[in-house]
Amino acid sequence: MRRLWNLEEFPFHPEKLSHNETLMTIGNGYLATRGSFEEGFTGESVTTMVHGIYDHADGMLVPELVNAPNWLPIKITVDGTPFKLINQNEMNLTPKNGALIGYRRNLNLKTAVLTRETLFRAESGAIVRIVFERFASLADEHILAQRVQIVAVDGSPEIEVEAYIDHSVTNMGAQHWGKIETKHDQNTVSVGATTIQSGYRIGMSSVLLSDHKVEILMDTPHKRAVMRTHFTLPREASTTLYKFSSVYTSRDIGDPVLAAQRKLQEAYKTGYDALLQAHCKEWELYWDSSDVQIEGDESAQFALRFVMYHILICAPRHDDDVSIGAKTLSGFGYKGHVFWDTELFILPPLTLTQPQMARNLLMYRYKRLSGARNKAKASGYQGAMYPWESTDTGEETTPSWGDPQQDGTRIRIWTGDSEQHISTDITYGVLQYWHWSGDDNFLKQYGAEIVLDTAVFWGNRVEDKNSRYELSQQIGPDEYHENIDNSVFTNRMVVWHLEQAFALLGWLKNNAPADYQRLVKQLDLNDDRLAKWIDIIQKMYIPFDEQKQIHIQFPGFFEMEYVPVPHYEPRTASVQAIIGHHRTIQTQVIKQADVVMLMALLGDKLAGRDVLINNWNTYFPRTDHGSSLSPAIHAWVAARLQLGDIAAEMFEHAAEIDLNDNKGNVRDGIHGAASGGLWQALVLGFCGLHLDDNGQPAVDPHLPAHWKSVSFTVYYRGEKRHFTVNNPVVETLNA
Ligand code: IFM
Repeated sequence: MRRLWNLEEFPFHPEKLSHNETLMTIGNGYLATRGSFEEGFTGESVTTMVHGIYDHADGMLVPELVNAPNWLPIKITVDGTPFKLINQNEMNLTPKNGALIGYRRNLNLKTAVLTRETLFRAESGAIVRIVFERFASLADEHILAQRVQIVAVDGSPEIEVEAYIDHSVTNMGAQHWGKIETKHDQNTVSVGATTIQSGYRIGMSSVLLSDHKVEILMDTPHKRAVMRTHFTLPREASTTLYKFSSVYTSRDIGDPVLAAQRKLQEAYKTGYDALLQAHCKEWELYWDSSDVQIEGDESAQFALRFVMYHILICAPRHDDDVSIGAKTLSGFGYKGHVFWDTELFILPPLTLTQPQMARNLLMYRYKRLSGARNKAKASGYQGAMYPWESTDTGEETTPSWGDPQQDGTRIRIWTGDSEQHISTDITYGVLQYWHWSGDDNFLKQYGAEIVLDTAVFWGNRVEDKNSRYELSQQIGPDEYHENIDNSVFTNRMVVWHLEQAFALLGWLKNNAPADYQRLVKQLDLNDDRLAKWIDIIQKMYIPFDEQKQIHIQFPGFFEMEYVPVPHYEPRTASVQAIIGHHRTIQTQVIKQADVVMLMALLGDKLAGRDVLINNWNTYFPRTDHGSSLSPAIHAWVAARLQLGDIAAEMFEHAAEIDLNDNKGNVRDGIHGAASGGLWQALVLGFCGLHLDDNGQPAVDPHLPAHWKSVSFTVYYRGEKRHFTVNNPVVETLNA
């Protein structure tokens, strides 16, 4: 059940365990923890990911974000019956296990506090209400807090509570922690661990606070120290326990265990209520800039808050050396790797509502220019060519082979070789940030180097043939068609990139001559190179059908088998899954917005309305939406083309990707790009936010017919601008 700020689970849905575990992730931009249970549950995927902690395990093809020790465990027994969630069926068969007689869980998106209320009957017949609450402090990102209230509803039960840090964690079996040390003093327990290959260290400390004495015992088989308390709870009496935990890594400080121990002292001296208050205050500030209000559509309203919540909990606040992976920090999907998803999908809502965090994400790319230069050099090119998948090192980390299929064979993955448009996507993110933030210092010191050295790469990469410039062996956004020549998306975006590089050089020359000179020298932007850029801008091959007045996704595309995608509706699987991979790649079925993505990014700079409509009519019916990145982009473009119904339908589709698990893989993590895409479909698509010819923010709304209004705030050059867009259609209808 959803209310405007609350994601609720009522009653317990064991069949949606992994789905809800992902949706109910909490985080603070430093780390995130999935919505697993304090007492554990079979089949859970208990995960805490801390930004930047990658490791390459033995026998694995690529590095991945590492699952940190689990800070959640709080195990309660009631008159000797362990408290746990029990399936209804199991309950009657095994009364000795106790019975769960009430359950409600709520993630408050406004405060990022996860609460679970349960009613539990022990074998003795005693009934207790147990309320769990947790948050990852936004006011101090190293503090994690849990509160447990226990009320004796019936009977006077003996209660025992045990809490600890579980360091026996893996990434679905892959072991990343090598040297593990546990420590304890009279009150606290600590874990120190080092990743096997990369050598990152983590320090985690916890304390359990109770009105009753807490002792520390050694659990020798599990090699861990456990904090335990026990007491009798008189009928109708209640008690509250607190568990505080603290986390540091060697990315933050030399001795993470010591730092965690010290921070823990600070946390429990401050106390739960004050920590919670400070945390909520920070969230209030977040929403003050990042909330969007939609009048007239509660589902859309909730979906927008949900996606923004998930972007905010993983967006680094104080760290400019990490970025956001495709599945945020909420699951193992794509191993925490950073794709174009970040700059073209997740970044824009941050650029416009939390510019400092957008800057952090772009700095991550700046600091990895050497990885991009290595990749270009290794492929025989000049300049900087960003990896398709990136981790801490900035080197290419796309696996060359997929996981084994049923018959044991593996499919070759070409994206790391051929999906080269990412260098331009990053440039798009840099320039969008600059235009909106007016952060000239960032541009001069960092951003310009990204834009220009990736331009150097393209200037060198293009092939001079057939009296024009071409690009062979590419993968555009439509990944069903691999290693094709002259992807219109890539070729056209390269032209855009080189045009922008020129404009930037002009700006630098006038506004930052020293930086201009430095970059010209450093990147060897000599006259010959610049003359070639002009030539490329003029002579790049942009596949276009003059007769039909459409862009051609790539030459040869229309010679392949036509499969009428709409005929497969209604469907829950992708057309690729229905007709098979081998057939799909020989047809005109498109995985995701490709030419339509180009239309989203360039708008009317790509072509006049007639061509844009022709493109839409050609490509929309061929698109599978086999990637979660697709529906939101279609909603955005359809809104700009004033195709109201289809825009609303695509928006709804995008909004449900995680909430309804309509791709069936939410257990692997939140779809970060679909989240950012939804925000863009609303603000850039329906509301038409743009910078006008004078460089000022302006709107051009085309809202779905049943919406009354949309209000949002964006930052423009350091100032907040608030927009309320009313729907003229509704006004007319109501008149
Ligand atoms: O980057 C995307 C790609 O466009 C489609 N496949 C999944 C990747 C990660 O989300």
